Amino acid sequence: MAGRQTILGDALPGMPWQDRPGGSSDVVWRYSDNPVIARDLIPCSNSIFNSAVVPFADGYAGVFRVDSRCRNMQLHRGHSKDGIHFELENDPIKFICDEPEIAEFVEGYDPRVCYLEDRYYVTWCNRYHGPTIGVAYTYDFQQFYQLENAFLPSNRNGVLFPRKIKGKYFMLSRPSDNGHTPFGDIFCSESPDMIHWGRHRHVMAPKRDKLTWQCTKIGAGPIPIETTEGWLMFYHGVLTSCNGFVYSMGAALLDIDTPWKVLYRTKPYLLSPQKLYECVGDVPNVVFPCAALCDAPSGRIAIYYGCADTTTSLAFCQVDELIEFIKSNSEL
Ligand code: BMA
Repeated sequence: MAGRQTILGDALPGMPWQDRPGGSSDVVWRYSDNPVIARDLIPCSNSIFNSAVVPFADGYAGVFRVDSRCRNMQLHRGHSKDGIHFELENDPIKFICDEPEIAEFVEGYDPRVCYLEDRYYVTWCNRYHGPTIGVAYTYDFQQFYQLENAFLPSNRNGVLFPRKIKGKYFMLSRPSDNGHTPFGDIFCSESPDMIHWGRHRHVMAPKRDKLTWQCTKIGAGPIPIETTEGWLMFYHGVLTSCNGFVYSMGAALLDIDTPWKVLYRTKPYLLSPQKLYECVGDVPNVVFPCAALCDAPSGRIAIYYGCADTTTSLAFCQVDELIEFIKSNSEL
């Protein structure tokens, strides 16, 4: 197991896990009982997907994207004992915000949750004269305190790093347009205080030169995982097919001290929409990772991903195998 001690983090021995199915050689494999969160889990939900789960208390808590039956995009809190069976509140989160200009909550989607220092930060796609990155924090998943939006519109996929780097907070994001954005590179910004973001650095671009799974746009997924080989960043990549966008998942390793420097990046995808629940739904052909749990001693990683903008599923991988795969299938 020594070779597996690559994750620099805590133990999470009870986290969701299932061994790779016999006969499979996939580096990332799906949970056999996917999807784990059904679209109609709560009375108001049309769909529950692209959501974030973290270890909390003696189980797990999360912030979930719930598109309501009025088709509003809302954020709901939820809890689970085992990380697989969830209870979600039917009412959306009401953020506490003392800045009236920001306090009007219009919509929220694609949340990420990051445990950092002493609290859980939530970043999500907020609306303020266009899509931008909302930021809030909670200690208890009861009260959520909203801060300033991180960036000017239009921006999506704001993903915090789980610790300060050289004394600064860091966030990945993906500047976009006001609609279904046919472009998008990942950038990295830093902040001394979680309010003012600057020193914007380019991380990586789509592979635009030829038709690939990541040729149209890319966006960071779960909170990056610190490893001995760099920050492990899962991300989504989009191909424009003759039938619309196809969202797949890949991964990159970023330099620990200068996280905008990409060390390795998967040329093939790690997961693409192939199962019925990934190919059929409100938006077909979407796998969209937003959270990952990991157990440092065993090197296990469990990834939560949205399926076809409808449900939420789990996939698994082993960090040493994954890093080996990224390195030997890398194209920068
Ligand atoms: C993106 C985001 C995601 C969604 C994806 C596919 O622009 O809105 O929430 O999963 O499109 O529809």
